[in-house]
Amino acid sequence: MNRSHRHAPDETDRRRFLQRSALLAGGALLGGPLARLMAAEKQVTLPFENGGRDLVAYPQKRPLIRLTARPPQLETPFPVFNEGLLTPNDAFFVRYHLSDIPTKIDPAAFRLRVHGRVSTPLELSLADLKRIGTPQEIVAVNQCSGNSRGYFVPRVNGGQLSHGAMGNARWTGVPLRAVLEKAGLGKDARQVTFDGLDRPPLEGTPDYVKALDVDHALDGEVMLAWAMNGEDLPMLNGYPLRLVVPGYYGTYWVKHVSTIEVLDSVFSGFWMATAYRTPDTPGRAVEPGTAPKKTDPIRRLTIRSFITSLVDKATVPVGRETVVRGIAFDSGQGIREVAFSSDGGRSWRTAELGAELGRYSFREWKIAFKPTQRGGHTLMARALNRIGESQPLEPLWNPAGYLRNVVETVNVEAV
Ligand SMILES: Nc1nc2c(c(=O)[nH]1)N[C@H]1C(S)=C(S)[C@@H](COP(=O)(O)O)O[C@H]1N2
Ligand SMILES: [Mo]
Repeated sequence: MNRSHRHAPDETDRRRFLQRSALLAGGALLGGPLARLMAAEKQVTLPFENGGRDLVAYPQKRPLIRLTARPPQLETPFPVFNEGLLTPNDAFFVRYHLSDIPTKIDPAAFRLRVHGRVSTPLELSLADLKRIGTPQEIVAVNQCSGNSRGYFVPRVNGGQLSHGAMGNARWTGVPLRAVLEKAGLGKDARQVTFDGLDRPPLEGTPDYVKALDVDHALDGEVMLAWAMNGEDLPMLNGYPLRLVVPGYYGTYWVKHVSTIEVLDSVFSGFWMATAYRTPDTPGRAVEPGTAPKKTDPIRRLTIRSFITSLVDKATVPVGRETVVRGIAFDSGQGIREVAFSSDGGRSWRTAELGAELGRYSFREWKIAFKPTQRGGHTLMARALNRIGESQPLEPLWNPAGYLRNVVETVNVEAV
């Protein structure tokens, strides 16, 4: 891997970066009554066993729910999704696999290398990239395949995430196709791999490399993006360049991408051949607690919807209208309808859809809810897309806790 454009030595940079976040985390390090107060404010409890988490502010980020410190894994507090359809950069979740992450990158020295089964290997600067094709913008959801894993029953190994390992942003970049066409694909090109600047801490740990089929890589939508929501990518979201794969799970959206290789075979690296795979069965599911016979790589997002304006245990007034809002998204087929239930799924009404920011975006929905009786009400939302896919009413299970898309419930109290 070509890391010559990284500032060296970078170990002190990384320490400083991570120390700063530890200091911002406050509490423990500061001591005194103020510190205790801050510490108390900076905790959340996710609604499953062992759900206690610290809220920690990393560089360029507001306080986010910390899952792990090394490498940083941060999830977005759920109320953020009720503030707008685009997830602000400072609230966008962070997922890394390897602890040796870049914390300082010189944009002038950065190069994207393209090699393998191509007629002209390339070394492109950011300026070259910005000139290579017409910059394009696309609003798309980046969601980790393990989003909501903490709700799997029986519980499964892996990061115990609530619903905050997703975000919707407007990405700016050039089509990957423009870069591959400039390099000139060999006739035998079969897959394209993507490697970023993060590295394994130990030799023997597989580097984070992902692959797409050539046809997919050339579809004109897969993008090399340098900006999100009109600003440079935050360092923790892949500065200065990341892959954007609309409609596909976040695992393909390689951050700090610096090496692209065109292969004449199917890539057999760990993160394709062993990790991020689901059962090769309908619904990608197996009987809870059992192992699949056969698996294949994770691909497209499953369809989901969420109520964002009300949280569990919220109160709503009896006999008066409350507007319930939420979001829905799928893999880019487009949301056709969102149905809403206030009686635990016995009856459903159709919600009103908001403007479409693009078929890969969160879609807003809303509906008036007027409880006529005091007491508990179980609210649900269920999305349907243009090819007839919908959300299951009973959860599907797979051993890695991927692709959760069961209809979620929010229990409110009418008073
Ligand atoms: N270089 C690099 N890119 C990566 C990863 C990683 O570990 N290293 N993780 C992937 C996974 S699994 C997810 S879900 C997304 C998360 O993107 P984000 O951290 O910008 O939210 O990044 C992807 N790109
Ligand atoms: Mo992920």
